[in-house]
Amino acid sequence: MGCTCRRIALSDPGIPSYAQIVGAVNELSGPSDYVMTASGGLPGELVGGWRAVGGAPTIDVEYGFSCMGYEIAGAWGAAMAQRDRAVTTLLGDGAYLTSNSELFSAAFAGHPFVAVVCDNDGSAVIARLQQNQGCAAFDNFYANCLTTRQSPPRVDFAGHAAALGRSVLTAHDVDEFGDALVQARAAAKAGAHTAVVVVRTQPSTWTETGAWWELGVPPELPGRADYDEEKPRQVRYVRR
Ligand SMILES: Cc1ncc(C[n+]2csc(CCOP(=O)(O)OP(=O)(O)O)c2C)c(N)n1
Ligand SMILES: [Mg+2]
Repeated sequence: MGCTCRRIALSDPGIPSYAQIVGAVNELSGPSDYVMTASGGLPGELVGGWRAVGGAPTIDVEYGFSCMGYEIAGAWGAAMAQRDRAVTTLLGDGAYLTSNSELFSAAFAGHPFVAVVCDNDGSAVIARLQQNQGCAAFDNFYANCLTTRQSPPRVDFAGHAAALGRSVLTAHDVDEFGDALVQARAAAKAGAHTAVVVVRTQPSTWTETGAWWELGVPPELPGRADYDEEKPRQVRYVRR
């Protein structure tokens, strides 16, 4: 596919970053495509990385609550409401584990969509928040769960989605991902069924968007100094 992914410093050439996934979806989407997400690191990456130029569609981000698990159910709703558009939903491994059963239910309804599951071994965005506040990293990636350090659990997301009766494609780099997305969209269109693309993604490569997210920080943590500096710059909406 030859994805250029201009906005992103290429990291490990093997495993794609979220930004590279967003760049690939962006390049492969046209006006009739509808791309959405809700939780984890993907909302920031999609908002920061998407370029709605050249007839590309706008995106839909459930940013009100950034609710894990919205992604698949929401995609079904979007596919139901917009039968003439191809829906692609992007979600993390944690969001997939939160809610995935509509992959099965949607099979009966005949509202196809494509779910892109980005597996980065855990709650990467929470690990980033944890460490940015000056905490030691623990309990966000499967590999550093305090209770299971010796044998971190791994989920076979492709096997799980296949067990729910879905067409599944796996990708190991950004070019394979582009090919898989094209095939998944074709499979969804032809079969009126949902297709799933599973791709391993980088756990700690992020696009710096410059946005500040207010998160209470206890005074004992080193991150408190940044909080005190940024907080006064926050723009407030004042109801008149
Ligand atoms: C229902 C719900 N519970 C908890 C959270 C808080 N939360 C935000 S992101 C996240 C982890 C998401 O993990 P994953 O889907 O793998 O995305 P990643 O952080 O790896 O990008 C959590 C626990 C949330 N947004 N929604
Ligand atoms: Mg994750």
